[in-house]
Amino acid sequence: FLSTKTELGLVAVGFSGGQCKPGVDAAPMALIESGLVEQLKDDLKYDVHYDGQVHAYADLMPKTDPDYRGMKKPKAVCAVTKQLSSQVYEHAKKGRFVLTLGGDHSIAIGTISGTAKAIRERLGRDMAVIWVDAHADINTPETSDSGNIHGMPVAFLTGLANDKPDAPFGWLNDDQRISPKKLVYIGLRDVDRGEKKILRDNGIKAFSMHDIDRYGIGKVMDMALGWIGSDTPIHLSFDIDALDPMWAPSTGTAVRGGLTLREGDFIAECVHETGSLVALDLVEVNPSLEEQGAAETVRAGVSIVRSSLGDT
Ligand code: HAR
Ligand code: MN
Ligand code: MN
Ligand code: MN
Repeated sequence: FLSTKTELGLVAVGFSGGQCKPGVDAAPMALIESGLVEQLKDDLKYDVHYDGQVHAYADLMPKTDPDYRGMKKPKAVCAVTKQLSSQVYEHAKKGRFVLTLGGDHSIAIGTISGTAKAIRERLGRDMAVIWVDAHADINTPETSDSGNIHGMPVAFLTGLANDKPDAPFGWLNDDQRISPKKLVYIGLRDVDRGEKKILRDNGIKAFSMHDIDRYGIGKVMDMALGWIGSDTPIHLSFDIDALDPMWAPSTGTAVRGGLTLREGDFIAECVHETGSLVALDLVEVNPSLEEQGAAETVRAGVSIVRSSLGDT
């Protein structure tokens, strides 16, 4: 599904407005400073297209940003994701693999809408999404208790939450959305009551930590990829909090009982092996939250990226 196996567009997104804790905006710089770009070029032989900046989108920040439908910072998240969507689209329409370093998980509204549209235009195909996360991030503004938009991206991307054309997420069109049938979760263990109902009512495929304990990660990946079907472009959205806090403590909403680093890497390797991976998001690394654990969390993030890109 890519023009070559080696063209890669990198987008660094220093944005934290989808939740309330500062610091997640520093993740792209921490990942890049740890040598990620050189590793992609020198070890993994990618031709990296990177504009050399961590985007903070300062020019897009509104002066005032009152809550809307209970959403916090709706205008900021809207403006950033809309801009990011076209950045990702520009890479993806050239047939490049798109790697986005976040940032909190609200940015997936931008990344997935960008790849979904490009893949439709280039290939006439609907894309699948594998969402690796402790959380389902599928609250609608109405079901969310927190109002944090990083808990809502999947609801907007699937059209389960909608917005009037003139409202914040009114910019999202059908050609930028994904089908709930082409969405698979892995790693869930902290899903809100309203989200459980949404998952059930829409027949959304989800593999929780319970499923991973029962079947093992190998069988879970067979089932997850079997659900998507071979020959379908895949966008992998990887929230570092899917990993157990033992491996990734420095994240805004850590939940115990998660994936080992090896299981996380295995997921990434299996998705890479399909040959169908067209984009990866790595989100929710927050280097400022833990003095001890920040470096380790960054290392875990680098490992997930490398595994997704064919490192074995
Ligand atoms: N479900 C909760 C909410 O909607 C917590 C969401 C936490 N989300 C992330 N991204 N860290 O996965 O607020
Ligand atoms: Mn090139
Ligand atoms: Mn998430
Ligand atoms: Mn999460």
